Amino acid sequence: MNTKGFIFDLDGVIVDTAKYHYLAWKKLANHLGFEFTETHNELFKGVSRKRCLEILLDIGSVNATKEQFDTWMVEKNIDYLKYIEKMDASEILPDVPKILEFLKKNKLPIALGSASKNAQPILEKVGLLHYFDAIVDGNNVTKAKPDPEVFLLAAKQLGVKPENCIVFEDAVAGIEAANNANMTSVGIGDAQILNEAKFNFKNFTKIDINFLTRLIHA
Ligand code: B16
Ligand code: MG
Repeated sequence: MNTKGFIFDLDGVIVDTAKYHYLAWKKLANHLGFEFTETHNELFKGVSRKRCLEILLDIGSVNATKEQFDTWMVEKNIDYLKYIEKMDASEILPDVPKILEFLKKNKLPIALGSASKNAQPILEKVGLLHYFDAIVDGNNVTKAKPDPEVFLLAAKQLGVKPENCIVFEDAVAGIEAANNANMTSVGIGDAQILNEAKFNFKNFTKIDINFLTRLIHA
């Protein structure tokens, strides 16, 4: 049996920060004179901040100079961080600590693989940082999901071969990235949307210890 490594996405898997991204993007869109809906926000899940702003400006048909673009990126993040500041353990998605605790007890390496540049402060705020042996996020990668870079780097930092890594993801691009990395992809959310995943669960309450044990011993 080879040692397995477990890689978690952040937004939509560990915490639901999409609602805060939404409020911050909506504020910017309204400031620029157009509406930004929750349906639009779906397009932003798992997508880098820069790419989100490009999509947002397309939605509003707004042309920006390089200087305006950079200013709006900063402004959006300042607003987003005001919400993050207030986060605590009550925002952790159901059964995530139970799964992390089980993996830790079994001495299995755990990494974060997220597009967010705010991943570390968020994990600190909700009190989960100590579970992670490696954090790979938007600050460490040059290529966005579905490129496998984020997960390959996480595997490297854990010292586990990619084919022995299991990735939990809520975004289509994230599942593709895990598959492209030759890892076992586990979709968290809508199985029809995440139909490229090897396994699907609505959320962590649906994952039992037997399933994890089978993965560990595969
Ligand atoms: P930041 P994930 C992603 O997190 C979010 O889903 C996405 O909406 C966001 O734009 C991206 O992080 C970048 O976040 O602005 O904090 O750098 O799902 O990859 O954990
Ligand atoms: Mg996500």
